[in-house]
Amino acid sequence: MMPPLPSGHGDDRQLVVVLGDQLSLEIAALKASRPENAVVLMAEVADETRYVWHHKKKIAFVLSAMRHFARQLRMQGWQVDYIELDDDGNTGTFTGEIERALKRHGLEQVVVTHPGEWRVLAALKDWAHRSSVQLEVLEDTRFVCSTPSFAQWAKDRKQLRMEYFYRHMREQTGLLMNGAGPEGERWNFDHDNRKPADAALDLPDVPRFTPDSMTEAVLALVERRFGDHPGQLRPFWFAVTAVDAQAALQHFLQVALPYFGDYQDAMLSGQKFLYHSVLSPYLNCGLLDPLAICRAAEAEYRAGRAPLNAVEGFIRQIIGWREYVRGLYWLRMPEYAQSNALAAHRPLPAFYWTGKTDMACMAACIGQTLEEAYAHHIQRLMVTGNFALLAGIDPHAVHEWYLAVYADAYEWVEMPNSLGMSQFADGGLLASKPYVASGNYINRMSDYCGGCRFDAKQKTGERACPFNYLYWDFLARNAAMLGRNPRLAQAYSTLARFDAGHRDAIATSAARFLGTLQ
Ligand code: FAD
Ligand code: DLZ
Ligand code: SF4
Repeated sequence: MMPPLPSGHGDDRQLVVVLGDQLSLEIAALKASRPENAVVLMAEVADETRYVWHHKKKIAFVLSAMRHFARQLRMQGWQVDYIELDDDGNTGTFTGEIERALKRHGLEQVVVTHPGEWRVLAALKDWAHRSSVQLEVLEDTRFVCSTPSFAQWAKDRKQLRMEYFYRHMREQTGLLMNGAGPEGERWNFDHDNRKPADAALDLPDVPRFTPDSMTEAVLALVERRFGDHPGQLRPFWFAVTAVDAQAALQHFLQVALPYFGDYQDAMLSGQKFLYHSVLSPYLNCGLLDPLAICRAAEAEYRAGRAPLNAVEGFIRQIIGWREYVRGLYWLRMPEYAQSNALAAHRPLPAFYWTGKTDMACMAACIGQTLEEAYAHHIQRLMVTGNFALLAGIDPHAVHEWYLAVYADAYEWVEMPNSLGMSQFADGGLLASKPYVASGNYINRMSDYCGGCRFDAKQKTGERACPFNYLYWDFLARNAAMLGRNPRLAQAYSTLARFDAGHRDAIATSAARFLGTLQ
């Protein structure tokens, strides 16, 4: 990693590359340059749109936000060379476009902020090495914890537990601190955040933004070029500018944050957002600043407008989980991508791309994912992720699905969540036990089961909830790997008490059901 450039380089003009998830005026490569000394390159490239089978809404969101950001940069006096997907001569790759831009502008130096994905960084470095171009990669200062600081924190630790990292981040940022200790005398109020929701709740809608002509042009492009990709393009309601993303933040702070904690783990039919912020697409592409939104949430608590359990829970997701998964990603890549500790190899069932399944919970979570390119955390972890883990789906296929279908998905955040937290493919680096649960959990935390062909109470047989027998079958199948995990001791001792007939019925139900997935 190179230190930031001093602003301006005498006569040495440089090409400042801004990637599609770096749409912030504060991004390091812009901060290290000056409009009079730089040409900014932003490029829509086929490689990025197609390296997984992206949801139409995700492609439209990123491209529209890129075009709006380019306009904002021009208004700030930057010379922006913006390459559209359909432009003549577009090579379809970042390196091809950088090469063309260097020639067009007679430049020799490239500066870029650290990309979010390992494959992009590797491609840029490899290209610079082969073409002898001077490439400077600057630390992405949007994160509280730099990659070297995370490596330092992780050094010599036997276990990399998020909770300890999170406390360190609280101390570093001063967020929700009371002198040297945590506000409210506890670091974590998660225990208070497990209420199931009910239909009588007054739930806010997510703020929806009407597409302007620039977004409409992108929607037409996506319809034309990506008609065969998954998901619904319209209605398209995402914010695509920093101003609108700020409005979405204000909406969340006022109407949802006070209840965010209580109902964080709840799921309700027909309710896609509950009290979640739906800010991750904006945060991850640069339209919102993570630390600024944490400070804004803390201000709501200090002003008495939101309770501590809600604000602490929200801040923990951002300076805790979000920073932590990024740290792990860069610490463990590229080997991390190959993880498959439980040796799971079943192909991803086709219904992940259609939502057509009799399991009402899966149909609801996948259905809303295809509609909105959004599902909240418990839907991702305890429904679609839980099912894939129990069914022994190849974690790489699971990872590619999550990367494709969510508007907030970039590998640095998606991969540790999918491979690590959700699929236990890293063998427990991220999660101390697999996040698996039977239908009982889904029944308790949602109202999905009421409308399901399967019965959450039945354990085996045709009508039994597949999560029930798959749960025990998963534990039995993976006993060699998981049987000594102290956090699963109770589950394994229950399994050991099942008589042979019940164990057989579980195995038979699981085999029959898994056979239908092919
Ligand atoms: P809220 O519930 O309102 O939470 C507030 C913010 O906290 C989010 O916007 C997000 O920035 C952050 N956050 C919460 N949980 C996590 C987490 N586990 N890791 C990182 N940040 C977190 N999040 C992504 O941003 N991109 C992904 O590609 C992604 N893939 C996931 C895949 C799986 C299998 C799982 C289990 C989780 C994944 N997450 C991902 C984490 C989480 O589900 C989303 O951040 C969250 O659902 C986004 O919705 P929200 O903005 O309404 O979040
Ligand atoms: C996700 C995405 C898509 C769909 N398209 C583009 C694009 O055409 N140009 C671009 O600069 N970025 C795009 N992105 C986001 C990139 O995939 C993201 O910036 C990198 O993965 C970060 O390493
Ligand atoms: Fe899902 Fe089982 Fe409930 Fe059906 S019964 S909704 S499959 S948990």
